[in-house]
Amino acid sequence: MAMSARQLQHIFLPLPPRSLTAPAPPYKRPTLLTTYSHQPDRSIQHDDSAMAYYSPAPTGCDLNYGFDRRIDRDEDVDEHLDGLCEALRNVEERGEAGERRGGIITWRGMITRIMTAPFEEREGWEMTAIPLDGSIYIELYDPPEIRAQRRKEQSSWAWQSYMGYSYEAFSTIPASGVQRRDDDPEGWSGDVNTNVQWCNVVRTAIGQIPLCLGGEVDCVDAPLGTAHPGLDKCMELKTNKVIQSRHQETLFHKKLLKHWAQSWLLGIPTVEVGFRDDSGTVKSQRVFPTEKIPQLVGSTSNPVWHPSPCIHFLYAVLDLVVSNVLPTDPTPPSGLAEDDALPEPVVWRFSFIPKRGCELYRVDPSRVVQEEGRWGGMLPLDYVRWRMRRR
Ligand code: 0WD
Ligand code: CA
Repeated sequence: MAMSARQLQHIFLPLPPRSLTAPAPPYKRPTLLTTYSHQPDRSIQHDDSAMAYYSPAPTGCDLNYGFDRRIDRDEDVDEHLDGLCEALRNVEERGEAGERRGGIITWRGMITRIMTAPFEEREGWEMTAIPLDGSIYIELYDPPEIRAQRRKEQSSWAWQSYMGYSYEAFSTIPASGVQRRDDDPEGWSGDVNTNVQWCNVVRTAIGQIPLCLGGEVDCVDAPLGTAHPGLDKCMELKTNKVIQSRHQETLFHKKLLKHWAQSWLLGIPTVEVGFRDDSGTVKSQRVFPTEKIPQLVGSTSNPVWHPSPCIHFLYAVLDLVVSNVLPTDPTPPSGLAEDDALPEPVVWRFSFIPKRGCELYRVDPSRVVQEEGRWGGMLPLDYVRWRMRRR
């Protein structure tokens, strides 16, 4: 059937005014669904083997340490939402309750981007949304040219981002044990390998919209060797240059928006920032209770952000996505028989234009990205089949 021009229309959602103070839709306290761990070789285990315990970094530690021995995850491999999908499948196969239907399944980082958009002046983005089995899967849409550009920018930040990882190595003790070399400095828990990640999958909601989010958690503040102590004991670690001027303070407050949103979304109560000098030596550390961050920024003479427009915009975007995308779910209501062909995926996109707003549109079926083994260029075929199987 030919698609009418109307169906492919773009729907535009403007940003709310930054001065908005009206009460925002409530955000439900996240509860933990499951966790999983990426091993040093990037394979996944459905356990807490990649969890780490908080152990404060020694003041004066050198964040350049170990740079030449670091192992970086291969960024040419696009994992899409694979880890999250595998985790949700594992939850159901254990006979536990999974996500609630009618909402969004994605990485926490995607929601952070949508939420911080009202105060984002430069960086636009585009995301893909695909309905399946009563939920909408969302991921970043990263066409090759944009990906190449991002990689170029990232490489100029390589040292900076290494210092973040190295701060983690000084501030944690891995559950899998410390791998020390003879000349390692005090507090170092082993060389950086960014393949290793501990992911927590939570269930929450904004207003009536269910959310299922997967996010990386840096460490837990709990006695060494104990089991996962719950989201309440999770911590996010950050680094920042020491603040010596009003301008530097403003920059830090802008960064605090991302730190706050990121931790708040997953229900992580504590963010610790290590402040370093230009040469990479840690000078001081400070703990920020996540829920106090908006007040801290708001108490300055000219606050650079406040939460209300963020939460309103997040709700407005997700409401727009859910109300348009969910009705196009091609999953057969009675499920798919063993040898039925999969229905065609329905692919939507929404893009953010800084200082303007968000635009949602359905991708013309002839232009849907084709990727071997993936449905709609995103979801693994066996996962889709499992979701659609006749129950
Ligand atoms: O574009 C992609 N393909 C993305 C993949 C974008 C964002 C995340 N991911 C994947 C990661 O590989 C990981 O498995 O999602 C998972 C983590 O999701 P998240 O927690 O939602 O990510 P986010 O909140 O953006 O960042 C959390 C941490 C970062 O630490 P800081 O302190 O900078 O917030 O996850 C790490 C990073 O350490 N991280 C990544 N690691 C590898 N590849 C990536 C990435 N693309 N993005 C963030
Ligand atoms: Ca971190």
